[in-house]
Amino acid sequence: MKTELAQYRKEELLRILTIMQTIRAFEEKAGMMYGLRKIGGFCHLYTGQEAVAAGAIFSLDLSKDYVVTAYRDHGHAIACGMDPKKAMAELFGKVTGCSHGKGGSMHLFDLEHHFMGGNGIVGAQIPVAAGVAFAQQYQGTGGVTLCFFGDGAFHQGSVHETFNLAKIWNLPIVFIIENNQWGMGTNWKKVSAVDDFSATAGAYGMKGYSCDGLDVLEVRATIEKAVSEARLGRPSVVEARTYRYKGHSMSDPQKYRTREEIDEYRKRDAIQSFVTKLTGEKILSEEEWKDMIQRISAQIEEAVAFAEESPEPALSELYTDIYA
Ligand SMILES: Cc1ncc(C[n+]2csc(CCOP(=O)(O)OP(=O)(O)O)c2C)c(N)n1
Ligand SMILES: [Mg+2]
Repeated sequence: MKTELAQYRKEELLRILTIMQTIRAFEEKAGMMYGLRKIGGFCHLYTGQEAVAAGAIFSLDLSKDYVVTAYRDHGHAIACGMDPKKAMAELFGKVTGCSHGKGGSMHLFDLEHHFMGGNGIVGAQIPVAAGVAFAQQYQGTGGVTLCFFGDGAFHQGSVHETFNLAKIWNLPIVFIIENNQWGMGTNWKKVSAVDDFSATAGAYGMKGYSCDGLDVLEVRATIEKAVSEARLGRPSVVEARTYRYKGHSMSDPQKYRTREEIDEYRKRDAIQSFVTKLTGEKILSEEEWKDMIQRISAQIEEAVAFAEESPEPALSELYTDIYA
């Protein structure tokens, strides 16, 4: 084993690949199920961005660390260890879903795996994440919070208020901007005064890091560093440059970008590049990769069957778990 791969055990590398491929397979199936009208409401797919959630969350110790994200949340939930059955059932609006079928795609939640959601309001999860980090600090758990948000969300006031609080309170938090280059149909360059989000960290006395969000090991190394700093009470900001392959949500005709642009990014596909690296270094054989794809695809089929067979929530449950 050469290069950066040498720092990892084979099982770790295969685990990272498994997480990415599980997210990809889950999203592709979710897209199909949406087309068949098995899934209603909003549904934002994470296809193309898998390396960010997989690389970043792999750096955590989920016995004490927490993850908070926005509505494009299936990948983060799976990377935290949510059972795809519970995620798929939630998309189907079934009672066996992680939020008992009442949250849907944008509101996945899994306390057991320290995944604190899924939030449909752009930028709203960011102060929530600071609250989680504040609790970790107050209770002395030694844990860190990883807060994900997009290039569009970056321009919300809540981001900048939270950056300030994180620094003055020395919160154990890492802000990770998933710059997938589009906020719905708006290109990030059109609405951003800076061409590097991580540079803004300095304005709040924090460290900023950037990484290639299509390179899972680069994401992992960057977040690992940022997380170890956060454990010492030094919050930071990371920009991961990535790309989403599908429309903003399932109802997006994508008139704002070209097929060529998407194809260019598909040529640098994060999963394929990682597989090429692993096979090139003889860590993974073609046979093992095929087996992994098949195993994961069977697991996702099982998740769909589970969601199909599960009942809808009873009408009598309409007000249960509803904050009033
Ligand atoms: C406060 C608020 N304003 C507007 C919207 C509508 N909206 C939903 S997603 C989105 C774009 C966000 O883009 P980005 O943060 O880059 O995330 P991405 O969809 O790329 O993951 C907007 C404007 C919303 N949900 N909440
Ligand atoms: Mg975006």
